Amino acid sequence: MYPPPPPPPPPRRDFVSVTLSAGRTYDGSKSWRRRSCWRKWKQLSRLQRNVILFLLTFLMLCGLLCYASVADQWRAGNGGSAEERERRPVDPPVLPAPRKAEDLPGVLPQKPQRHFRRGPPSLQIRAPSKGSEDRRQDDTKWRDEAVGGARREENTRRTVVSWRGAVIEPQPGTELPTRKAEAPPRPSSQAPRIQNQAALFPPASPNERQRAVIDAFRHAWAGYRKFAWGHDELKPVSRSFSEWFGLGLTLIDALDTMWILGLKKEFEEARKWVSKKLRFQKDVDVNLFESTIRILGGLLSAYHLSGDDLFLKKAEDFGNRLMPAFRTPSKIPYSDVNIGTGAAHPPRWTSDSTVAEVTSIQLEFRELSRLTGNKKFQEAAEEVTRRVHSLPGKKDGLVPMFINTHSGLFTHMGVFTLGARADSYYEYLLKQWVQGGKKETQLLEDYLEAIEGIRRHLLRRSEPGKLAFVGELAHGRFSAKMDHLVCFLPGTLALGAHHGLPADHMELARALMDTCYQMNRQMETGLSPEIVHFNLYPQNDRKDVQVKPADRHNLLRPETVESLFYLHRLTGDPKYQDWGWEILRSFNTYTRVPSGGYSSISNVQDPLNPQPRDKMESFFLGETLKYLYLLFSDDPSLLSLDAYVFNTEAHPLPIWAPPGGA
Ligand code: DMJ
Repeated sequence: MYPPPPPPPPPRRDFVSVTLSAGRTYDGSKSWRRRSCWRKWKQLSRLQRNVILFLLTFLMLCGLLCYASVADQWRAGNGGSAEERERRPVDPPVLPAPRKAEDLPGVLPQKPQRHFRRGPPSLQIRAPSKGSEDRRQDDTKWRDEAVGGARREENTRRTVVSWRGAVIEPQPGTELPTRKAEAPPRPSSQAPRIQNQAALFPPASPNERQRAVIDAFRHAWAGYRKFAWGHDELKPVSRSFSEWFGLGLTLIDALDTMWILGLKKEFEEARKWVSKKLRFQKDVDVNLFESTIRILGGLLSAYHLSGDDLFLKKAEDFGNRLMPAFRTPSKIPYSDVNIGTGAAHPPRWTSDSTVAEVTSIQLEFRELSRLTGNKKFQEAAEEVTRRVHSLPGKKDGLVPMFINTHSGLFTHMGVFTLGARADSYYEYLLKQWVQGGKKETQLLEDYLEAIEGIRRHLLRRSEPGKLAFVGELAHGRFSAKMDHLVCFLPGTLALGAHHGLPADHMELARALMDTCYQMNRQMETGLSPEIVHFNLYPQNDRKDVQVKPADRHNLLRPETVESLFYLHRLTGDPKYQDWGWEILRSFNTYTRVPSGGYSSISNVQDPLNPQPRDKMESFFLGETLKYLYLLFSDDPSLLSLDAYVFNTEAHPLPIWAPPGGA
């Protein structure tokens, strides 16, 4: 038997799929789908196939382009390439490394700072964050703005700081970059000058307490020199600095203190910086008042003490650059002026200026005119005094806190305080009268009337200790609130009594001095808070001095020790020196930063954690330490109060016609 013949080979087919599919059902396999697609593809016309190929190519190109762009973005968001990531530090430091400005490559200390603009003293009035809900109900709006300003202080937007903390931005159109500041006139060769003042300050050997002040100054200066040289303020905790005007504020404010303390080496180094680095031709807004009392006052005083013309030239240059502030419809100056462009403007939200600001620049402007022979400084400043003198809206010599630069009238009427925004108005009435040789009776009358107004409307006694204090009046309602700033008043009253004003001014000075001392003494750290409230009610068992959580900070302010200096100098009572010594020890215990400098603190009632705020205000060197040094001196001829008058930043200026003189 033969086996059956094999079946004939299948005919050769072009389309395998067709062949294979015959007699087979769809099984969903990939190979089946491929074969089916291929058959359909071959069934398409050439045109159809070309269109499809074109579309596919186009879509692939689009896809490639999209991928490239998304990949770039992803790289950017994730730290870039490995190489780029390697170049960056793993953890960039939160604070700049502490370096002297001059060491920074490409950064000059005098370059205008367009950010990190920092606020003036009260700018620091900010509640410890946990106590913000306890903020005073009777706080005025400006103080809230100050707090807001403080919190924005590290904002990188270009901001300008006005009076005590309110951060503002320049108004569009108020800056005229092409306009030049006035060219300074030549100093008058006729101007009476005090030369070779070094002879007035033989290096008398300081006593033990004075040596402690010198030590404190050296420590503060060491911090500034190391970490903030040429900048406005030291941030001692972070070993860094902050800028306000970008003009070496602390250095200028401290010049005369160094001279008085006998720190000649430090003085010479600072003088060199003024000579080589201090330039005023820069696009920066300064507050008229703050820069007048600190920079103009500091330079004039350094000139008088050292006899060095450099300081007068700088003062004259700076004074010229401030003059555009007086170009207002009312002659009441704007709060801010750009010393590079000459553009002046009020704060953004108002056309008001602060009364204390516009009435506390006269000592400096008058002295600048006397020295240079150019009357324009004195005339501009005295025009303000004249206008304020005749304004309606005062209450027995007490002035409101605001004045409008257009109308020239007081605004926000009916609120009276001896604290922020009004304080130095009263101080400068007396001190101008003294400066001018006690001839300008209008100033004296305004001062005497104001002191009577204080007695009548603002003076009360606390319970149970019967401490005399100066409160505030708002629309007929008395508030038992007193700023530490008011502690300038005992010293001013004592100075007036020394210059022949009624003896009861000295009695009031003594009583208020006791109170200011208690404002320090009753705190756990021995340092006064920024604001206190006095207890008025004998029936409750509260202490005399009350502090609200938002007011517990201390900014190293001078007012208590300033008044202690006057009271000791003019009464000879050593208890005032002892009180000052207590305060210096408290500063050393609670505010001294080991690496250099002193820091303002947030809580004077917590000796275990006073909470350093990382800021050393320029007035700590300009005023606080200077007044402490003078307080501990038993030599009344050291900056005699018959020869000098101190401006509100503690810069001594000569009395024009001392008693007994021509
Ligand atoms: C200083 O700038 C001056 O003393 C000014 O009159 C008030 N504020 C500070 C000090 O507290």
